Amino acid sequence: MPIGMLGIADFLYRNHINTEIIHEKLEKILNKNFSLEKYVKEQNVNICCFDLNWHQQSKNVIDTVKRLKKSSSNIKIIIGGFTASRFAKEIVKKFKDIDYVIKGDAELPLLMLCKSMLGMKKINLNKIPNLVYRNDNHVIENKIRHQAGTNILGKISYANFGLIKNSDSYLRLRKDSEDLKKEKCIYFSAGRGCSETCLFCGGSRYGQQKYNNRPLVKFIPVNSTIKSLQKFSEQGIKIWNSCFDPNPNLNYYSHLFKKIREKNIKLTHYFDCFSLPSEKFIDDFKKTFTNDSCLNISPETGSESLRKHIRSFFYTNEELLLRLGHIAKLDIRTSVYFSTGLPFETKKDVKTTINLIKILRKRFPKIIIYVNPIDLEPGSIIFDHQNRFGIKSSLKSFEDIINAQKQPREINFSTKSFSGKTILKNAMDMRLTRD
Ligand code: B12
Ligand code: SF4
Repeated sequence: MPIGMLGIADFLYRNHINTEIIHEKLEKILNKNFSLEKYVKEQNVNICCFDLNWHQQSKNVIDTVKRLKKSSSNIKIIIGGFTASRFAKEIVKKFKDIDYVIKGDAELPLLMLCKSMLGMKKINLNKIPNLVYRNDNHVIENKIRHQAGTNILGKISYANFGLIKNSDSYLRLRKDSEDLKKEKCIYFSAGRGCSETCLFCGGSRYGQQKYNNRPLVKFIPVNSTIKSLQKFSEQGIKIWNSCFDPNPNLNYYSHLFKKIREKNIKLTHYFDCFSLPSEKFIDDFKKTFTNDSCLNISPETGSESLRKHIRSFFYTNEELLLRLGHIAKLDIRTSVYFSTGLPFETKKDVKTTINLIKILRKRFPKIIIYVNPIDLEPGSIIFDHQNRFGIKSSLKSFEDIINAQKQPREINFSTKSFSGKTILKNAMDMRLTRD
């Protein structure tokens, strides 16, 4: 689930709203007869919130909400997250089982809405920021005035695992594994937003500004991040993943890493780099985290001109190789990520990517290389301006996404077992779906 859910739940809990997070799939792994409908009835739930963050969830969320409304017609349904924010108006208009959508940051608007619905405080719906709702048959879209500032970010806890049903198992669950004996791990980023705009990204500065009204990135104060990390460690979490690196020149991480060392917090850290990490960052990373830790770097393509065109935080192949050399000298685990089907990508670019991968394989045999298809992400510049980028897709609206998910198209991509032929074929496959 999006980590923001845990922050929101903690915020509600601190404000006296009885809250529980349920991961339906996990419940079904633990008990194949688990029924969300039954559970909600037994617990006398008044309000059910669903995250609709990743567009891949769309059909599943809509179907689950429908099931739930059928069995408990009085329950109120609220949804939020990236995809819900992007299509808020359409969702409220077309999907009558959904009562409310909250766009962008949800802490304060959700608290106000819950208080109003539970009769704890009289609040007019038109006074709740970020809220989209129906009034008779009209869709009302309130302004996105709420954005979590340092005061909220500094206070909410991402370690209040007691709020997650079967949290011990949840923390062992992985995106691609149901093995509940794995080491406990957490995704937690030290802030929100991005300072730059990659054409294909739904969470870029462009998308954040347009759909979440977030013109700037927000860091969680170092001391609050430290408190969360300490609590993770105390609760037996050994692996910390993060994906927030918007201003590589700021010394936030050098300050944070220093504090982690001072407090002697022992963690394995997987850090997703937005840019090419500096030598100082790499040295600090090595000193701070366990030897299993890993730096993930995403040049996306071997073609420098294409990289410059579509991706922010530009670096050359020469710079990439030099920095990987430094990382290899310190024996830090590294993954390098490429994508296929990038906007403007030509066969020549694909060949350049294959060449770069060959060089990487030869010089740095320990590096793990991934090649993934790029998706058309709602909220990205290329999604919103498909004509401008020569993209012909059937995905324009939320309904289109739901329909596409009714007949999923299987594309098998080879990642770890990379072969030149596979990448070429896959790149062409993606082009066929988009062009
Ligand atoms: C960190 C991150 C991840 C982490 C997520 C860790 C986690 N558990 O949260 C990892 C690396 C696992 C990840 C994976 C994926 N990601 Co990602 N990720 C990001 C990133 C970089 C930052 C998100 C973040 O941490 N935000 C800060 C936290 C606090 O916010 P949050 O969790 O979203 O919660 C806030 C709101 O969304 C909202 N909210 C969330 N849930 C709910 C629920 C309710 C009821 C309400 C009211 C509100 C609400 O309120 C919260 C704050 O108040 C963004 C890009 C960006 N720069 O923002 C992409 C992004 C969100 N990811 C994206 C995608 C597509 C994916 C993947 C599907 C990629 C893939 N093909 O596998 C997977 C899906 C993972 C899964 N569960 O299967 C897209 C989503 C686009 C879209 N509209 O669908 C983004 C925008 C990047 C992109 N490529 O365009 N991702
Ligand atoms: S650096 Fe990462 S988060 Fe920022 S726009 Fe690019 S892909 Fe998105």
